[in-house]
Amino acid sequence: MTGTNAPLRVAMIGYAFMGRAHSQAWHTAPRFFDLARRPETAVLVGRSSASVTEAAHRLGWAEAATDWREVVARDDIDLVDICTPGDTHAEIAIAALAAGKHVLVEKPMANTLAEAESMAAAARAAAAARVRAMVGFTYRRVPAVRLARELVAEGRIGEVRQVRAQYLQDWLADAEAPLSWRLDKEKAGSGALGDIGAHIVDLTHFITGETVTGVSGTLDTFVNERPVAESFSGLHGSGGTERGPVTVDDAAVFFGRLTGGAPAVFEASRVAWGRKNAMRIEISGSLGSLAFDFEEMNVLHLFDATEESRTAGFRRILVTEPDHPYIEHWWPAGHGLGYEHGFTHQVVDLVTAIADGTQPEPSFDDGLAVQRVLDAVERSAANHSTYTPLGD
Ligand code: SOE
Repeated sequence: MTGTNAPLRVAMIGYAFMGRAHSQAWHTAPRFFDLARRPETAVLVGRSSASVTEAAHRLGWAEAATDWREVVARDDIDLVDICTPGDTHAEIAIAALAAGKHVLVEKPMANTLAEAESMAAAARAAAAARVRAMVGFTYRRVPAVRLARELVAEGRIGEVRQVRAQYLQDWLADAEAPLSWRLDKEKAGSGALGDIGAHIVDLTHFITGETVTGVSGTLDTFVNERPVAESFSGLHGSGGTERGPVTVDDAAVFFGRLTGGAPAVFEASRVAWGRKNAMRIEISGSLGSLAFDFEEMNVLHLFDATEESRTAGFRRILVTEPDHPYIEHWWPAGHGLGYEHGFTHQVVDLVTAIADGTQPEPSFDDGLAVQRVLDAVERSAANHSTYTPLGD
């Protein structure tokens, strides 16, 4: 359905951890923000009829369906939200764009560079008909992250000299943590590299406005076999006695060089005991530094080297003021936001771009830029960490 104020009817495919996060966002966004088009949570799609029907009821979707191809072709669907494992992203996204549906796809955009290239080409072709495609790098929508980007663009830390970015989790640190699709290369493409390393590459691109041009990296798997899961919820599950192989990396460590010449050091790990969702970035510039840690997501640290040295120091900015990005729609200063708000802001920005007829970001070309880095890290790691320029 088209027309400036027409509702935006959404079909979402997949309803596990990310599907739950997206569901709440589709419901919450129009309640807290004025959206030019009101999202309608029309159809939830999954493989098992009984499970998807129960999930649709629980998560607030009007209908449940089991055949995504049928749903994507329906005239009464405007947008397809893809929350499935990476091995299906390309096929669904390309089919949806060809059917004239806007697409939101979870990160990483694809499992391979070739898939990501096809998706980006499909998105470029669809844009001519004002059909929009966006990748779900939600951390771009954390107010403190957005503030960091603004400060870099304003020149507050001068020229970017060095970036150090980490994404540390520990849900696989226990060798008995069971297998899931996220540990299967066929389904997930890679492990920590694509799952969370993708976020810090995108974050670096977003905050600095530059991109990685080449990398040298290593990938390590510390636990090669794990129990097969008997039950699962979110990232955690329990396994039985049967065991199966882990086919992805537990940790990815890589060095990259940005377009402006700055070196950037990246570390992604799902086995870093004690770190739950420590997505951190620190940028050292010629006039100061910025530091962010998602475990304290309402805070941005700024060191301004132009201040007199006797009193200079990292300033802890509580990013909860009404003039901070997104905040005026939420709570009074100091009341803070959480993980789910990034997803809500993602819906707001996507719906606004669709209604305005503009390209939402991160575009599939932005997703492709990240995918090129992931691909180069894999090639470098396979080649004894040789410095590897990105593929075209
Ligand atoms: C698991 O590592 C995970 O759920 C990622 O897949 C998400 O992108 C991240 O937001 C939280 O952690």
